[in-house]
Amino acid sequence: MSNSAQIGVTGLAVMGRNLARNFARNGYTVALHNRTASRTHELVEQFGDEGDFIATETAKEFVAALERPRRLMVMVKAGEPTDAVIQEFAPLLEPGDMIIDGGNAHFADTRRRERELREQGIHFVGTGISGGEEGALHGPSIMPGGSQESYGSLGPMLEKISAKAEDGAPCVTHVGPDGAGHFVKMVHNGIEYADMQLIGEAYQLLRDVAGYSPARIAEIFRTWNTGRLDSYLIEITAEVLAHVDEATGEPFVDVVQDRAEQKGTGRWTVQIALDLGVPVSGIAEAVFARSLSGHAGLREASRGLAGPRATPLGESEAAAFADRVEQALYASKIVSYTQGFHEIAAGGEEYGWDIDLGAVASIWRGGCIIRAAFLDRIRAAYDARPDLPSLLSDETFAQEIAAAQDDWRAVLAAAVHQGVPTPGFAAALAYYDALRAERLPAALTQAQRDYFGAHTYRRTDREGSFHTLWGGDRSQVEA
Ligand code: NBP
Repeated sequence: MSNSAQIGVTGLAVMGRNLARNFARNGYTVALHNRTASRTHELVEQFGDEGDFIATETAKEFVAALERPRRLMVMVKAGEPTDAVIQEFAPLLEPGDMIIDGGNAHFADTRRRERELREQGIHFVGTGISGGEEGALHGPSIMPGGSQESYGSLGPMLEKISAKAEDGAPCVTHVGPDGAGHFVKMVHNGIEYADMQLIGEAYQLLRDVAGYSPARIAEIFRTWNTGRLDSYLIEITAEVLAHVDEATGEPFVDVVQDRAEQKGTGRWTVQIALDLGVPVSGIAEAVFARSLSGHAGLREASRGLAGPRATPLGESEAAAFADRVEQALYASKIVSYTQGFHEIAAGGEEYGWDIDLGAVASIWRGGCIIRAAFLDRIRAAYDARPDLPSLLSDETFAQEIAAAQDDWRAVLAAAVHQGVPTPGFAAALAYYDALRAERLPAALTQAQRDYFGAHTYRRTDREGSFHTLWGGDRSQVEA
């Protein structure tokens, strides 16, 4: 076996197969391996003419096919299969070689694997990859972690196969060491959940309050896609809403069961945010909304509960309402991204990664599910001020939210009056109002905590910690 492959891919299901083809189409010789060898041979039979592939059946053959330092990409199911593959290949590798995990690993697993492999001199590069199977083939957004040294060798190849933003920039950057890439991919997915939830709420309001058909709403989304909401998710929403089910002749969206599933990265985003103490309420509501939708029995038992049913507006009011929904959607989207970037900054601080938030926004501009014109502006905001405390502190975003907020509040008021659930819009506005509040009821919370648990409090007028003797004479003591 000649050691001429610049990269090897093991795990040739949809993602691995398409990434391998992407590397080959970009001129790299790609060694192929899969636990079940038939997948390897199928790939070569179907796509062998797209580039230079070396099909291998055993781990030894696979490793022997790679040039040094070896670049071995693992595209298997995340979790135990990834550990099994690492255990199979690591003993065959030499110091300086690298294992690139492109699966959806939890960043804590990536940190562990990186540490263990580093002891053997092997670079472990946990890499977030977004864009689904199409992205893998034509250019995904790529979020590699791992050592700077490994990026020196791997980066140019990833840059070649990645999506390119409109200005031609490759949608890949060295996010940071060890698990930084998988952490950023996790938050990307959390933001994706929030984006989808907000779009869903906008749709429901246009359907129930404006009284529009899915086809008409598709037109509205198409128009929105030519403005500041221009994004992949808005574009596909228009296509989905315009689609008519062949079997029934009904709008496709009406024949799909209203139960959303999830694979777990959105949930991780919220779990880790809780650990880090970062309020990602919009992402959390999106995860909970999917969970709630899946509780069929609970929903069935609750369907008859009292409350208003939406009454559609008249034609002229509906058009004005649709414009307001666009404002509410945009403002809520800014808040979701604000929360997501806060989590990335907090993760970076906790784990000692120096993450360039502008670069993260930049690599999400192409290839991935949340690609959007709006990310250019986020990048510009962080490039202008890398220490921006929050996206809402950026003057342009603050002005846009200021201009949107009357409509945002009016849309939420209409939703509440008409009984249309809008947890994403509501959480976003509550977050915004909480941030700008002069005083929060946290003062009362802390006083209660001092009452029942002697947890102490700080005063507004002097330094120090205090406790009030609630069960005694209610005098105050310094704690
Ligand atoms: P799957 O996640 O469905 O995994 C299937 C692959 O894992 C097959 O090659 C299978 O080999 C291999 N595998 C399993 Br399962 N257990 C194994 C083991 N113990 N040892 C060796 N190989 C094992 O594939 P996918 O959908 O292509 O996704 C690959 C990775 O990319 C996953 O981590 C996924 O989360 C991530 N990802 C997926 C997408 C997407 O849109 N699908 C997007 C972004 C990231 P076999 O053929 O022998 O069964």
